[in-house]
Amino acid sequence: MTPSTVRYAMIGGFLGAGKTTSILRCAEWLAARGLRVGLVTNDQGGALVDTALAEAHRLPVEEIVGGCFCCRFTSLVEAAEALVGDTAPDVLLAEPVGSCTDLVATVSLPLEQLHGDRFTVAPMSVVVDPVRAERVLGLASARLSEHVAYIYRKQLEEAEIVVVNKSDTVDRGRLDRLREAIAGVNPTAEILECSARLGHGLEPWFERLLAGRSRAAAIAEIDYDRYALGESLLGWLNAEVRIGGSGADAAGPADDEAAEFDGNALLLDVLGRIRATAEAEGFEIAHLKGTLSLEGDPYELAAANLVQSADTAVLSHRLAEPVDVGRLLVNLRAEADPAVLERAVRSALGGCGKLPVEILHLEHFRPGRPVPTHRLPTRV
Ligand SMILES: Nc1nc2c(ncn2[C@@H]2O[C@H](COP(=O)(O)OP(=O)(O)OP(=O)(O)O)[C@@H](O)[C@H]2O)c(=O)[nH]1
Ligand SMILES: [Mg+2]
Repeated sequence: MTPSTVRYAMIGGFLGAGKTTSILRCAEWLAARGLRVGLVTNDQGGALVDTALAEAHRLPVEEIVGGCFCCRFTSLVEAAEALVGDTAPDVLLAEPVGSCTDLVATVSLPLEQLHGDRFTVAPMSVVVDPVRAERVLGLASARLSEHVAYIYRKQLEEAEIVVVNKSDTVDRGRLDRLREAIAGVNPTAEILECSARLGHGLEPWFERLLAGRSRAAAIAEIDYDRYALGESLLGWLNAEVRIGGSGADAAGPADDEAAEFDGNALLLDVLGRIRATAEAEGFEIAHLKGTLSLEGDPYELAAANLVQSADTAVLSHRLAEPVDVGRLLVNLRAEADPAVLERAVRSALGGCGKLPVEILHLEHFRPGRPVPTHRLPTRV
């Protein structure tokens, strides 16, 4: 890296693999070395849990909403430049949408070739959840459709570093079989193992991001019809909700007269009710994540996730105090009709008892066909 360039590290991988958890760990690791970091989050919609988490960690963050990095390349460059202008980061950690692939040809190589005077592209990482990977790679029975699995395999194909995360959830034998299956898809990738949640095994990966330079080759063959079909099978829902206080319509009592509630429990209840609908209606959740922050205070929040319909939601961040008025974000990605997701979320919010619930934003859709701004499949 020349002194005038900023390192751009893209941490890809399927929905729920642990990208954000890893990025937050990496930001901590870099800060401990006296390096400044900027984050770029990305989603097809707005009201992002990942951005809320970055803000709660007091990290400079820019979000690209309304499309993936490849389709909003210009916005990505602008966001990166805004971070550089505001906080002069040494490293930018960018998290693409978990259903996105072909990022080397559409982001890394264009960044290198069109903006190489300002950015040095670090090796392309793809994070995997071992349980999901076993299912996609035929080591366990599939839960997501073959078209969604196509995207997953393409993500693995373009990785320079495959990071098998959540090593705390599977034993050595399963990890070894998985390594073999991943090498079958991508024989040249370096395969690392870690637990981002526990903070184990991360250092070799982070060292590579800091020192290495991308040599990634673009995916040799990709069928955009199949890629688009895979993405379109996923339903997407993002919601932002105000909970507690005097409610949207109430003219009377001020917020300070409203009952306080346990924000950690409320978040788990809402996600639990959405999950119960998924089980009852037989659709597979790819990732359900939520945060509940104190209104007006983005630094205090509860966060919880689950990455398959059979799981129960687990808190990764807890609120220390009861809540007067909370701002709830729900991001749900599942292989289901978005209208079904909307009903599931509205019904889950309806179960908040007497607490006033005001939906500030709710969008549900199927991701549109990816139309990259650039596709530069070869390195010059
Ligand atoms: N057991 C375990 N869970 C983990 C680990 N890393 C992440 N998780 C959990 O996996 C879930 C998803 O983590 P995220 O970091 O939000 O995943 P993501 O890849 O950013 O998800 P999307 O942004 O939706 O694509 C959360 O519940 C995390 O707490 C890990 O090392 N071990
Ligand atoms: Mg994330």
